[in-house]
Amino acid sequence: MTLALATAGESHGPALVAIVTGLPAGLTLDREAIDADLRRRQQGYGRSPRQQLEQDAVEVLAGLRHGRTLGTPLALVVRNRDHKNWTWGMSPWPPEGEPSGKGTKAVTLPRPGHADLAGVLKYGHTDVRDALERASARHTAVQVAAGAVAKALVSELGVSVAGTVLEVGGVVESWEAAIDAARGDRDTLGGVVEVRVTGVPPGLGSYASRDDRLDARLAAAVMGIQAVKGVEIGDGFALARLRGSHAHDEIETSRRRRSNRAGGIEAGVTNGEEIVVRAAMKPLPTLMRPLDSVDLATGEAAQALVERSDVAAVEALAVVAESAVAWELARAAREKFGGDALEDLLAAHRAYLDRIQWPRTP
Ligand code: EPS
Repeated sequence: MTLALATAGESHGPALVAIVTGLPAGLTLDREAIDADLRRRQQGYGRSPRQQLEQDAVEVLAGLRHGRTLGTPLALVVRNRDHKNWTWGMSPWPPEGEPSGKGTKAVTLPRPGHADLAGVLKYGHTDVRDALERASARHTAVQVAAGAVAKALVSELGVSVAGTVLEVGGVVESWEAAIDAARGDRDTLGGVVEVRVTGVPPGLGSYASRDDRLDARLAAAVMGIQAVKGVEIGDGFALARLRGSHAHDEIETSRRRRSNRAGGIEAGVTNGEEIVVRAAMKPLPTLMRPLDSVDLATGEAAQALVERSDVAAVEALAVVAESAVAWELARAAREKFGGDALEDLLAAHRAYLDRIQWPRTP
């Protein structure tokens, strides 16, 4: 039994959609909790004016009845309100009538750092928009909706997942001024986020093969988010500079650890301590003062595409990374505890905790 997620949707198309399979029946979902995560993702200083247009909210088309999962595929939709300005430009079918609104002219100026150039080369597009629309981080809205479902599932097991911003543009607190300065310079900023997970017992994930290692899955899930260029678990890169005697987490008789340099995962398996995942986000590649590029229509040197975008989206990344981590924990929990009905899963979880005596009773 595993969880799987398929998504579709372009940034300025009609909607973003997700299909989640492998949920147990009987899980209660709270529409307000999902929408609250969608709103958190939209907030944060330095976002594009696009966020005033969008008011993301989840619609459920299948898999749920009266707020409880049916154990069948769950279909989620988040509509793009901005689509009303792109109905000709992003029409799924050949558009009717005269071109109007946005997206009517082909984009031929790829932005360094975006999917633009590789996308048109790889897929044989002539309009960069055919690549950038799907590559856009707009897609993270529906990932967050799916992540909110995963959070609901793992919270039944006493697991909570929280993402926070550690720094933006190298500034550790009060980064609004740095974002204002970057906006004034028509530039962008990246940053670092951290996700912490509590309530996970030892034994999620496996060392048996690379694909089963929970740290590998978490790293892939977080690296898969737009603009992420680095992921570390626990003390990550800092461990490379320590001696072994200072790099590991000694074991108490309670089987808890005296420290948590491993970030809650050893050999791809949870060890019962808090899981700590950090991600580094590069500065966003859509610049109001564009970098050098090539005009794909003429082959001449040109400046890259300039269009409305965020100055920084690190606060959004904290929410998206939280949802990606929650998703991978839910997947690992489904694999370990199984069950068609939620109560089967909860019973398997309880039986496991009893067997390993976790938490240890004195
Ligand atoms: C993005 C570019 C901007 C962001 C977008 C991600 O889109 P637009 O050009 O429509 O302003 O706003 O993020 C979102 C729309 C969102 O909801 O997060 C990009 O190029 O990745």
